Amino acid sequence: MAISLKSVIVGTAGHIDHGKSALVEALTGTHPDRLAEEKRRGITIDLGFAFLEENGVRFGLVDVPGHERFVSNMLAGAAGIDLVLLVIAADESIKPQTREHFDICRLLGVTRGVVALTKSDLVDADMLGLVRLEVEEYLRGSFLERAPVVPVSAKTGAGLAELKKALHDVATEIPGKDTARYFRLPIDRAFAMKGFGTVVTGTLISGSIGAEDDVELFPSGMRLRVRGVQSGGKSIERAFAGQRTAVNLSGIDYADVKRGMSLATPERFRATRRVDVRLTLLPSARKLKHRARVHFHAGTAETIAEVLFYGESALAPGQTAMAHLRLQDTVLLQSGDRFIVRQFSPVITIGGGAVLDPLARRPTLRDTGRASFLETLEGGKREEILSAMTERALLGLALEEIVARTGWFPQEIRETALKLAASGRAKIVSGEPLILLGRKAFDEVRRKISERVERFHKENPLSPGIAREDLRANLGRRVKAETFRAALEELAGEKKLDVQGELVKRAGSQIELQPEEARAKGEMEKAFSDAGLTAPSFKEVLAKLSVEAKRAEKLLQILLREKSLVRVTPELIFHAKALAHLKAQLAAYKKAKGERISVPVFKDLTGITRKYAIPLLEYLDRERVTRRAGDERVIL
Ligand SMILES: Nc1nc2c(ncn2[C@@H]2O[C@H](COP(=O)(O)OP(=O)(O)OP(=O)(O)O)[C@@H](O)[C@H]2O)c(=O)[nH]1
Ligand SMILES: [Mg+2]
Repeated sequence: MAISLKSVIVGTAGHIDHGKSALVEALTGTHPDRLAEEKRRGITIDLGFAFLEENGVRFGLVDVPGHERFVSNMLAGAAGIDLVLLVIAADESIKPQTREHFDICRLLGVTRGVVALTKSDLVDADMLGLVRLEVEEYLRGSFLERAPVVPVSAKTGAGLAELKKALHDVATEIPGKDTARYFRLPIDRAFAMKGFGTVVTGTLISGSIGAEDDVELFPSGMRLRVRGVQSGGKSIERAFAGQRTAVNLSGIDYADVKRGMSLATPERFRATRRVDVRLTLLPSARKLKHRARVHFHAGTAETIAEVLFYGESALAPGQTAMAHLRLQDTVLLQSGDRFIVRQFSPVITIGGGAVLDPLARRPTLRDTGRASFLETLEGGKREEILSAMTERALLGLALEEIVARTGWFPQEIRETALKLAASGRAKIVSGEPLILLGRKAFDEVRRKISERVERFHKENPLSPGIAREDLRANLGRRVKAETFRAALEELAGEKKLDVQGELVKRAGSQIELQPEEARAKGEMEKAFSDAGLTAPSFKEVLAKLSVEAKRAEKLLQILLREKSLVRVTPELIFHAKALAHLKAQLAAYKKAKGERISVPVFKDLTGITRKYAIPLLEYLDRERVTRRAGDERVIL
């Protein structure tokens, strides 16, 4: 079955005219040069592709141009290769682009390869031996130190069988790509195919893709539907990471898709213009100054970047440092992605590295901990990384942001968040949607809340507590609603605060009245009690009290809260006993005279005027003591 085959991407590398394309043709039967101009000039300009199946391994070959002017095309092809086929012509040995391509492979983190000494038919055995020595010397100490070096001839076919075997042997050592992660395909070509519409191709670097899948096009964020998938010229149900993949897309014109864009699982990632990286400069490069501009290549994308260092004013040749890259264009980048930088002018490869934070914030002088944070991102375990990220996010981290910055699955993030919460390093302020806040920041919010509640009690001794919304507004906009809620909950759970509906108070706090306040409260209650159903206006009552209006208003609130008084309309307040008496009267009326009562009869019964009768009846309706039926009321 096709799926049991191992998929390995092989990229050629090497100087112009050293026989890369001829070798690909000799190995696969396909000449990778496609363009008329390539055929006319006899050189490769853009990427070419071919396929080979060998003993259970399916090789996707990416043939790159050797010409120094087309290194940027080479870079688009080199991204995503598992294995490099370093091509060195036996009659020329190591040349400038042999070195540049090899440097690029190193900087991209390629770890395996095979060396082909091509055009072996053009040299004698002595010369071949000499070149071999030179090559071995050159590769000493590099990832290709122990790689097989195979003399071949595309012309005579000599060495091809050995080369295939060497490729196969190395391929078996290559760990398979993770096909279970998010789908991501950096696009290297887009074209229209008759009867199909738009087709894009690329090396599938992560996850898998099949017909009917939804994908997101980056950087635009456009959502597209996959109509079909091919690999190696054949339609397949799904393509998996490690395969050269052609995706037939509906909903977009091929002219709107360009090399450098990416397809990915929808709604997970965000394209970026600021990344934090580990940057390594080649020993052959000139020192790179803070704020220098460079050409930036990652995946199939290419743009210009300004380089900012954290601390250093320049990076010396052969050295490595944490750096911030401000990109001229938005690109989809993920943590761990490799990139290459080339000198602005003249354009030569000077270094590269790995993305550590694809959604980096603008560097600030205050942010002195950034470099050590990046070290954690680079080498830390998942728990350490999430903890460090959380600590630096003062407003809290939402699940989507963590996904976009790490490429982790929600489940992995939840598990890690639980561990952090259990060990007291972070607080899950909301489970769904997940929002995580550093414990220190959360404790600070708690402290502010407690302090504010205390202050409120001190300043408002006649108020039972502070309104939730006032308390929240008091903390400023930097506290998320979820954080506020979680902090209140925790404080209430620890019996430090009481939260009663919309009111927050210190646990167990009670209003303590001054003697004159207690007296005024009693007077107020008595005034309403004496008035019965002919309730006085609050103003009238107030005028007779011994405390000033502001405190009287508070005392009224207390009486209303205690339910000694009841507000029937904004203007009308009755004593609770008067209302209880009214209800009893109606019950007695119902027994004696039946359930129906008219407004005039109600007025007679209670001895009140229309001014009070109507609001009271409406109140009774609301209380479900009565129900309106035409002009009458039914006593329930
Ligand atoms: N005699 C001989 N000639 C070869 C061999 N391999 C390639 N050539 C010739 O060398 C020339 C360049 O070969 P290509 O395969 O186009 O070289 P390339 O490395 O792909 O060149 P670029 O893609 O432009 O970098 C062609 O004329 C080939 O016919 C070989 O093994 N023996
Ligand atoms: Mg070529």
